[in-house]
Amino acid sequence: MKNRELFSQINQVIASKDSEVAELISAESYRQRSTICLIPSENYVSAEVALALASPFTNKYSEGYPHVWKEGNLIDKNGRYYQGQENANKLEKLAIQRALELFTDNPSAYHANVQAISGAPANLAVIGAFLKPGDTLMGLALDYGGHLTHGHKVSVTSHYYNAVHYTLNEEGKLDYDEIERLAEEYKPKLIISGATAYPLKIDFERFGRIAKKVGAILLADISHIAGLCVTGEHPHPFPHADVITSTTHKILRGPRAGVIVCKKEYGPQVDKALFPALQGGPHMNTIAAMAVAFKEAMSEEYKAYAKQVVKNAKVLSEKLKEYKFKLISGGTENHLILIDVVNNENGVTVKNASWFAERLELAGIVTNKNTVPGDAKPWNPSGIRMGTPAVTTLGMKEKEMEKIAELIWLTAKHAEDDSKIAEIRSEVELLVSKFTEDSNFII
Ligand code: DSN
Repeated sequence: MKNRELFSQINQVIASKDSEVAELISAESYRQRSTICLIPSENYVSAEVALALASPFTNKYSEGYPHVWKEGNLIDKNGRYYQGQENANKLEKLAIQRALELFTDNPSAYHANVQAISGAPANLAVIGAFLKPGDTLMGLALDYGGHLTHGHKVSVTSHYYNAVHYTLNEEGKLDYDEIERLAEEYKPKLIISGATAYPLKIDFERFGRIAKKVGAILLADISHIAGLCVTGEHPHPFPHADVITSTTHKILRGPRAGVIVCKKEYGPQVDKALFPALQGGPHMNTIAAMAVAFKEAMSEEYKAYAKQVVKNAKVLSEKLKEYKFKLISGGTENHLILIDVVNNENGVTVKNASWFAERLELAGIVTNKNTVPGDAKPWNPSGIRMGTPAVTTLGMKEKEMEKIAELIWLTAKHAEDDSKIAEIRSEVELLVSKFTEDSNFII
């Protein structure tokens, strides 16, 4: 039985008791199967990940950890506040061990925390582990590709801490000399290297040297590129970074959650900052699904997938350049492409990125609007962000990337023409159905 059929049967069970929710699940499955997902932070999970999420571990409260810390040493002793932990403890230890094997080449020198319910709390926990309120942190500005939790003005990471920002240079690249100058000027206690919309490689070694020079902790938020770092498609943050955070649902194809991996000496303070300082009981079903996803990400199949993600992004970006779209940073070296659609160079007038994202969606191509360097308003930006993790999971390759670039170009050219958009939509549905029909992933 195909995994989609399995899930359709599971939905029948829901439908027998709750038709309203079942109908929405079925409609969402159809939406995903009939559109091309280019949102670089989205992906499709395996049946194993999805079923682990639906397992009886969802019923269990497990506040605390399956270990305790004593004088900086991790002791294999039940550190929970509730009874009934024999399986939960084994599960969380397994997830921790797999995280260490996946993210480091020396598991005994590091510690992993798998309890963050997503990337934002993972970052908040790390910041809380090292900084007192009012201390200074430094990260990439949101309008230059940084994340809200890297100290943006609407985030608690700037309300509780003094946030300073670095940006990109005129070529749309990280300017490491300028980052070093800012670090020396502001002396942050924590430097965040990482982004949500940066298409180029990050020099973690240089970041490490800068952090060392000013006595800062270096946090590498690799939520977007984790799958590339662990397969060698992008330089790895360790040993230069002190801590890594990552979501597990983006390129890693796991459940919606966050993982923290730090040098072992920081384990006690990171664990404490996550629980009890920030969160309550961990989501044990999510931890089960994370363990599954970590194992999948250590496979040869996943290695080949990560390579193809990068190849696909390269072809898509080169083709978009041929259609004279303006690509921020000049192209891509990872899974992500950022286009300034308002100031493009192909003669097409795009009113704003929100409008263009809506027209693309009507054509069946799902992206997200995004700030580009210099954009003042995140809710009315000039950019469209796209990426290849999801389409690569479906099995699409270079040929399909060329086709998708053409469909994006046609959508831009005929954006005002509803009948042309409907024609493009039919092409999209035909293309994507060839890949979703037999997919082993849950869609
Ligand atoms: N989820 C992040 C992304 O889409 O990159 C933003 O929080």
